[in-house]
Amino acid sequence: MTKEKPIFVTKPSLPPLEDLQAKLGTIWSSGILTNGGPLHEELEAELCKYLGVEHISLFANGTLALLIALKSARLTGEIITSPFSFVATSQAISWNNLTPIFADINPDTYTLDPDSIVKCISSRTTAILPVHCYGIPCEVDTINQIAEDYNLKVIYDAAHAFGVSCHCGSILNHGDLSILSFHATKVFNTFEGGAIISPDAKTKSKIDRLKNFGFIDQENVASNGINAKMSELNAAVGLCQLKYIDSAIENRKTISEIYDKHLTTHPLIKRPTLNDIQKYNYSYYPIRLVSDDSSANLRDYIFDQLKADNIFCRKYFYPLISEFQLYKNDANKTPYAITVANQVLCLPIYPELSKSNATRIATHVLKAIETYIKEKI
Ligand code: T4K
Repeated sequence: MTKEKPIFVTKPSLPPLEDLQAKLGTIWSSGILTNGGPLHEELEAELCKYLGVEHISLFANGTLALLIALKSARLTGEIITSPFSFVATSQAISWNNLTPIFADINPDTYTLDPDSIVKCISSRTTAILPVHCYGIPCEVDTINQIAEDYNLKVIYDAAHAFGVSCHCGSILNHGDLSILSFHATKVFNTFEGGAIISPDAKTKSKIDRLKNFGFIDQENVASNGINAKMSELNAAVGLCQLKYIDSAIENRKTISEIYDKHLTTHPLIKRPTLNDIQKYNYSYYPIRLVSDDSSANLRDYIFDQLKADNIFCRKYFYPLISEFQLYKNDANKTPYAITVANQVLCLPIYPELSKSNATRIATHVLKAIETYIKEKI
């Protein structure tokens, strides 16, 4: 029997090639390839409008945006963050010679639990780096209050949260800074890319200096900067992508609803709670496979069964960052994060995934659960 074509957890959206060719024409005639060229400026302006933010700085990728966000806040000591994230979240902390301290997550939203944040605060804590994991908003008001009470900075890793809004508009307007990723695997991609959202023009110009070697002007360097700029080529891709972003998100929603219809009533499948969301981006479709213990057995079984049928889900985010040798220590006590990491499975979701394939994947998950239960008995 011939196997179905492989389905990966995601597949990047691409604009029509003719759209990009037209933009490339402008680059070819201007000869401006980078260093804040016209397409870079245009993309910043268009993204501000689309996202409902006032100040955005484009970056070569999300990790550099995180590094610079932390650098610009002049932090010292310990930063409280989530172990349930992509490793870049903590690497940006340690790359800045800061120490990540891992708080636990809320098992229903996969975002940092405010009570656990408070328990992690010490005299060395200077900031919180929460993650809007899968685009699910953190408890922004409570985190804001904690930051005020303890005089801490808040930098949001909003890599997954493009276009998400909560009770008070764009999720990106919370905290001192937020960062986005425009990687190929994200809802909005510029192949590689990222951004920092600043609350005011002064902060944006500081960020813009840091990403351009610290230059104030051609003869003056204000600080120890780096080269983290987005090129005109990536900005051109971004401008083309933006025209189709609403329909891309709409298609993701359709896939998400097909999965919901088949999967959410199963007693062994738990979906995250999407509280406080006015507009969601359907960036990932995580499910938790809950068996009678907190082991990874059921999740791993389903993962393997789907893989055998050429369906490549991902165990984002297993293992936890705090389980990597680099960060492992006895002080990391995050029982909910450990359980969620053992149970989570991200199903394929992207605009071009067909409805029939989404139905096939959901049916496959259900069948695999039944087989698992039978084999166990
Ligand atoms: N903070 C958070 C919370 C993040 O999730 C990330 C990145 C960052 C910060 C840092 O942002 P960036 O510096 O990356 O902008 C991927 C991405 O590389 C990474 O951007 C992302 N998070 C992370 C969650 O996922 P991998 O190693 O899982 O990607 P990969 O190459 O296995 O791709 C997954 C699937 O996507 C493939 O099986 C096929 C498909 N794919 C992938 C690429 C790259 C394509 O079809 N085309 C492609 O070009 O890390």
